[in-house]
Amino acid sequence: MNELALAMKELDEDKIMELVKSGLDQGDSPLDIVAALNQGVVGVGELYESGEYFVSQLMFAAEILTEVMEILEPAMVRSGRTESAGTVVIGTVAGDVHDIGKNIVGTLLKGSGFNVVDLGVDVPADKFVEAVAEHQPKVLGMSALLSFTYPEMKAVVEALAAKGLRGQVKVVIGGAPVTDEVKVYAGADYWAPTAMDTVSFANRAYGK
Ligand code: B12
Repeated sequence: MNELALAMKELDEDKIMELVKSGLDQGDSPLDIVAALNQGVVGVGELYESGEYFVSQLMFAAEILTEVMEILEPAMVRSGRTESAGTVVIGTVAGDVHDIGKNIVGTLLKGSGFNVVDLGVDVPADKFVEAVAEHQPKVLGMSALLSFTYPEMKAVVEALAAKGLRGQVKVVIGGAPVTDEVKVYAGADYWAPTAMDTVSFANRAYGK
């Protein structure tokens, strides 16, 4: 694990900011910086699973990532990376207000050059459908942390089909308790267990 990934895992905010700034000054690519941060975030998740970190630390990790993005975004523009890698619409389904994982996914997608339309939390099916019709993304990502909201994901997929939009968008779902079986149940195309899987999936959907 490199120094930046380790600082992220240890939630050492000052060190992270210092390393990101000095990395950019030395010409490091924003994408390499995002990859290191992601490695650190995986470490944060492991420490949470093992009981060493608590919810507050998860939330802090998401806040740090948002702060880093404020530095990375202008750097991406400066480095000529103005062309978007594609558009991804994301949101947490109706009935569910968990957003830490979704925000991490959104930040890493942005860090990888995607235009992210984040609909927020507790998003009803018609809002997802409206956003797909308006923004024409090739990827729609839904987050669900509560098992009883799985029918909501299925409802969104069905509503997309009813509006004739299903064929133009790949649906990816995520959230801690989601599995491949949920993907099949909801009629989604992919289940992304981690944020970086989501980025790889979006890259594939956009032919990269
Ligand atoms: C933090 C938390 C909360 C916080 C949420 C704060 C916030 N702003 O998000 C608070 C305290 C508000 C909360 C409330 C509740 N919670 Co809660 N919560 C959690 C907890 C502890 C951590 C979730 C988390 O953020 N993990 C860290 C992130 C980084 O991981 P992640 O979400 O899995 O995300 C990763 C991947 O899944 C993936 N991913 C995530 N989203 C997306 C989206 C897309 C598009 C893709 C592709 C990938 C992807 O990438 C992420 C990064 O790698 C979990 C326990 C657990 N082990 O998950 C319970 C948990 C999810 N909660 C649970 C419950 C029951 C509730 C409540 C109903 C409790 C209550 N009785 O009031 C309420 C529900 C409120 C509501 N209506 O939504 C249950 C759900 C059980 C179930 N299977 O249905 C869990 C599993 C706890 C448990 N074991 O019982 N909760």
